Amino acid sequence: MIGKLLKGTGLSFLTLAASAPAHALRERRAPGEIPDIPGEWNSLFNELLIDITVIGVLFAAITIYFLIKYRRRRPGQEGNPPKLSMAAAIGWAIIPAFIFMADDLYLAAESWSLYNDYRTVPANAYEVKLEGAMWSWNFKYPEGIESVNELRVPAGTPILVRMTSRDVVHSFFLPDFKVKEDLMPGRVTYLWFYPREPGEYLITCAEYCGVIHSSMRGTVVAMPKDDFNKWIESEKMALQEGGA
Ligand SMILES: [Cu+2]
Repeated sequence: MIGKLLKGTGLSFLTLAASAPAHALRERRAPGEIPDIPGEWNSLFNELLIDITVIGVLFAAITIYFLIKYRRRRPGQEGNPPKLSMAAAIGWAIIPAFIFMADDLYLAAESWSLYNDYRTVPANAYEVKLEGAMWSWNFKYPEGIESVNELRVPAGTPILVRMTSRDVVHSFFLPDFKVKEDLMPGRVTYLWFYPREPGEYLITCAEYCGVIHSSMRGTVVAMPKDDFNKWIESEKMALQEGGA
């Protein structure tokens, strides 16, 4: 019964010990330092994995031990369980449950702090507007430049994407940065990500939005800052020439 009571909750002292270094690292983040969102997701995932593994192995071992120790040895055998006092019975149920709950709450607190980082846009983020449509990603830069399915950004700068949808619900998903947010007609939502290094990263739609949903893809092109600035300048020139 105690086992049953406890199985629903989560645990582990081992995890507390194992995750302490990662946790300490996170706390040591300097003010203004940009949180490592993918790294935080990874460590939270690993902590959960360790927890459920430890709990699973622990309870399986206890169950197997009891199954063997208290097995029926002859037909018609009746058990002779020790009588527990009311206080002992309640204690055996409540105290372990609280121990396991402490770990649950610890993980919940970690999830909460990660979610806060996830939703708090770092200062001085470069803001790009995005309109999702069946079936394209339409970006608009503060300089007036527009692009489709390709988002060029300066590496080493946090990027804020403010978005809405022209038609149905889409979901802007950047798997490499572990961020995802819905785009809805009539509403403005946002997400931010941090392309630390120059490179190309996948954009994909994570909400079924019609027959060509599966090819609603794009690319984030993180460029060295100087290259990005040059690109912006040349696009601006082209824009002015086109408009004149
Ligand atoms: Cu879509």
